[in-house]
Formats: sequence, structure tokens, C-alpha cells
Amino acid sequence: TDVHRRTAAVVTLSDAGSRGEREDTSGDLAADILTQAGFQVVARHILPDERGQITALLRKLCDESQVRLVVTTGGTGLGPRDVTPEATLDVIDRALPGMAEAMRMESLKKTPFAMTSRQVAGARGSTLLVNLPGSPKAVKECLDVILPVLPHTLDILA
Ligand code: MTE
Ligand code: CU1
Repeated sequence: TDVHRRTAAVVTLSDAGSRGEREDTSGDLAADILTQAGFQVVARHILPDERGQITALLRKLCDESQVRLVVTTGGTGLGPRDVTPEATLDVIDRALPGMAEAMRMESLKKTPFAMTSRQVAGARGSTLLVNLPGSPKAVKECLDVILPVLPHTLDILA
């Protein structure tokens, strides 16, 4: 695939969502914002908070689908089932801690609860993976922080 096409995947991590018991408002919002920003959202998934299932999907999106950007939402807190950061760390080959810290730092100006997300970011091959917290509000706040730097970051990664 053409590495200069701005393709993205949105992956929602939610036990209830994966059972169809909860509308994927956060995934919808992430996809809308990315589309508005010029990305082509080529994949949408909802998975339960299962580390093995998440790592398998993330690897597939990077290695087979070769999307440029994978955005996850949910599963980043300290809930007993939250494993999104661990699954992401399982698959990335280079961490980008500054991007996760920037999202937390800016978000802290809006809510002290921003400090309770363990969200991480990093690269696998030429795909950038970014965790967002699960609420629509957090999705918007965090994407607002990173959108301005995504084009250049993806150019460097390509
Ligand atoms: N980050 C931003 N920008 N805005 C928010 O409202 N909510 C926090 C935090 N990060 C929040 C945020 C809350 S309340 C929680 S519990 C954690 O993200 C983890 O959320 P998650 O487990 O749904 O990923
Ligand atoms: Cu919370």
C-alpha cells in the first residue's frame, strides 16, 4: 500500500461494546474527527478487553492492512479489565512517550482525571499507534492535542 495515503483504523476496547450492549459513540467520534482531518478511516473494530485479541488485531492492522495510524479508545485506566496499554506495548517496536504525555498534560488543564489514563503511543514498522481514553470527551480532547503533529510524524515514519 501507498505509505503516503493517510489511512487510519479506529479500535474500540469495551467489553459491553463488543457484546453489542453499548453504542460505540467514542469510536464514531474518533472516526469523524480523523476524517475531518483528512484521514481515510479504512477499518473500525470493537473488541473486549482481552490482551491477546487486542494484540492480534493491532498486529494485523499494522502488518497486513498497513494502515498509517491506529487509534484505540478505552481500556487505558486502572479498571481490573483495562489492558489496552499492555497490549499496545506488546506490539510496538518504538515507544513515543512524549505524545502520550502531551495528551495527558493538555488534558489535565481540563480535568484532573486525565492523570488516571495510562495511554501510550508508539510505532510498529511505519504505523503509528495511539491510545485514547474511553469517553467521547477524552477522545476529542486528546485528538485535538496530537492532530497538528500527526502529518509530520507520519511523514518521518514512512
Ligand atoms: N482524558 C481527557 N482528555 N479527558 C477526560 O475526560 N478522563 C479520564 C482519563 N483521561 C479523561 C481523560 C478518566 S475519568 C479515566 S477513568 C481514564 O482516562 C481512563 O479511561 P479509560 O479506562 O476509559 O481508557
Ligand atoms: Cu474515569
